[in-house]
Amino acid sequence: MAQKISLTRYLVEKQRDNNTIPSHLRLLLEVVARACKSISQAVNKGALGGVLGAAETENIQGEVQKKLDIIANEVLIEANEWGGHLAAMASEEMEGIYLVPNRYPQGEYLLLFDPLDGSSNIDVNVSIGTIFSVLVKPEGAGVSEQDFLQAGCKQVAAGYCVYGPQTTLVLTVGDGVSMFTLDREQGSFVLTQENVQIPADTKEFAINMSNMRHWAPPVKRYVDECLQGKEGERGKDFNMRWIASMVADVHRILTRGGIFMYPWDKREPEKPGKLRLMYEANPMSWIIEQAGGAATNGKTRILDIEPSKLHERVSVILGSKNEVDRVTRYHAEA
Ligand code: AHM
Ligand code: MG
Repeated sequence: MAQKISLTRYLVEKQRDNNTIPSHLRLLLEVVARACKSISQAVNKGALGGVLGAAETENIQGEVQKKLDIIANEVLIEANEWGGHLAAMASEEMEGIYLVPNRYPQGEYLLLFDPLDGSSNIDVNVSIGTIFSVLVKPEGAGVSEQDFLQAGCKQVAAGYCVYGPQTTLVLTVGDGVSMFTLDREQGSFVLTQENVQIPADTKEFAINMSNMRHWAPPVKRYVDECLQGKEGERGKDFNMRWIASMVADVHRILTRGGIFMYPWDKREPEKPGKLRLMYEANPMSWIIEQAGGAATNGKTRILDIEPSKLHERVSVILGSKNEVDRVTRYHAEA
């Protein structure tokens, strides 16, 4: 039987063979994976653990926090603050950045995360996940919010963990995408797929169709053509999925292709989109690109966007390359 490769071994061998992972980054990734294991446990307990339902607080985005949003945020902070690998953290659930307390050594990395993405799915037992992004702290004393405002192409690691029928960790450090499945008996993540590749073409799209009347013309044009099926411009029938968990939708696209869109819409025209650039769009876009796909806001490659604030929002179109290129072309022609 082929030997199982644990996440630890995978990271150690990567560090040893081609030095793609410096030792502190390896530690960071192991700690994040360990935190994801704890979050997975809490998610699994559900009502038995008393973790379902809303907390009595709102986050910086004005969204009501779920108990599990807060628990997952605390798990990630507590796991990461003492190891000496980080200078600071930022999260969807915290207004400002979280500095590593003075009593611990300060490291060179910055960690950003959405502790529990797809919160509306928690109570209904549908897949949710954790998304994370790692940057290097710029040179200089101290650390400030400004240090986090780096374009996505500067990421040194990115990943997500999806809590679904299986708990799967997906990771890139810039040399392809690997997937690890949590072996609950062993308590470790085991490598289950390397060099993940997204097919360039697809017959499956993911968008919240209830917003159709609010979309901009290029997005409407693209989806209209998909809906016309064989008889229309595209000459083929399309299928549709919308899980309302970006993690789960992206995971499906990595597994069998597709296009995911959460575009700008007219509901709140001053907002560029719903999803957050720094800890949702950037890590997911890098993973998608590393698997041969593409990611854009319609006009600009997501990874090239220079952020101006921590909780910046962005329009997101990502997935199979030829489909994303088509939507980009429709934007250019509009
Ligand atoms: P969250 O981070 O508060 O959970 O919100 C992000 C989620 C994404 O996972 C998902 O794609 C989107 O919101 C779903 O939004 P909607 O309910 O408008 O379809
Ligand atoms: Mg989210």
